[in-house]
Amino acid sequence: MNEDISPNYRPLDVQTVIPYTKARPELRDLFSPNEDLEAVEVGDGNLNLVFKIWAKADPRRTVVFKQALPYLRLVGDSWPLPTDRARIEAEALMVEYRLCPQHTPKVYFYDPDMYLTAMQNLDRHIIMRKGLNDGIRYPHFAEHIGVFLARTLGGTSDLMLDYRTKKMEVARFINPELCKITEDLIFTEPYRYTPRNGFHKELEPQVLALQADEALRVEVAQMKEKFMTHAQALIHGDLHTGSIMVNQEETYVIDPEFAYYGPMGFDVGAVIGNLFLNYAAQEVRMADPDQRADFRKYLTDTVIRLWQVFVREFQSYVWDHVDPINMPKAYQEDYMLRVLQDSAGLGACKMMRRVIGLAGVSDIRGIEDVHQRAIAGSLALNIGVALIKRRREIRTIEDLVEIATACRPTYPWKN
Ligand code: SR1
Ligand code: MG
Repeated sequence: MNEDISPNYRPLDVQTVIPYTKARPELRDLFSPNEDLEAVEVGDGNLNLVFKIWAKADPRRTVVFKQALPYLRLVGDSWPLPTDRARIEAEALMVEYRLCPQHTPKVYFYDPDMYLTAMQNLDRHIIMRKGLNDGIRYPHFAEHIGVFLARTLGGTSDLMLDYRTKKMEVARFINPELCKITEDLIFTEPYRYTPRNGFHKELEPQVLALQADEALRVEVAQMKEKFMTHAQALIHGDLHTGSIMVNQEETYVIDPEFAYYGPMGFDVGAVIGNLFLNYAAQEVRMADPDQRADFRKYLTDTVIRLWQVFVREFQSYVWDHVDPINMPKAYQEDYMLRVLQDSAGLGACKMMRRVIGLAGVSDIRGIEDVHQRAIAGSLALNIGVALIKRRREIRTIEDLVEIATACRPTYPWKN
């Protein structure tokens, strides 16, 4: 990585963010120069600083700043990261907002010297992963995310863009260093020894068996090749349930700093894979079997519904506008089937990395008791392995759900 940091760049803190806010002309309508503002730093992700700023006299007048650090927050300055990801994120948000404003936070401005994006504060919403861990259901989520996926993926693909614009967009969103993080953390490291892996020792026998499974490594290598070579659409690139903010009425997709031109199934699979990670975690999180079965039914119904909405929306938004001579119905159906099978394989990789690799998810790593955590992790791995190995059998979303729900945890080990 070789990057010149802007000479005007300085990471903000809760004090310096206030004068910075007051100096921004784009926010003059929101805050008057002499009023008292308050700020808090809320970044709990792996990479950035995130500030919420509001008017003391009226907290409804508020903004969020996301500022890139030149290194990985999760690890420290020994792991440098390109600040250009902040531009990618701001520009991806603007594309997503144009295509699907109802599920994208509005960007107020991007500051290229500070690698900072000012955007709508989603202060009535919570991170979906937290809600699911608490057993909260989101009745409109499947509809919302299905629409978001169809519009942002369909609308940035060759199916909708002219030949030149598509290539210019691929160039604008070239994001090599963040793609390399994904290539390493999702497709490489979980399948070999590295000190960065984060599974705990109770899971070691299953992880070692999985790493020894050459047939599995062949499937993963095929998925990695797809991630690295299939410039199908502008994908979010990190669309896990920690990148989704929800309440009972609304859904917003945040954080597209990993955006680049990649396979649609990487985004669809991220959502599905993360719903199944929560499904696996409920094995121990929800003690009451009826309550657990009911919540899991909600999760699998959500997977089925989001795919149905994706297909419906893709039809009206994309296929109804293409040339049927060059893209006949059978091609369209085959295209959707390939996206479904990619979603199974890529979503499976996203599940397995969250159990084995660096940067786990709270659904599973947040389970305090190690034996319970091993049960949930074991189930998540078995679902991942089944989905990637059997993805070619999948013809419908119901097939995908059936493969996943037939899995059981292998832990505790029986000799
Ligand atoms: C090293 S960054 C770790 C992870 O955080 C992000 O959310 C991505 O998922 C990345 O892989
Ligand atoms: Mg993120």
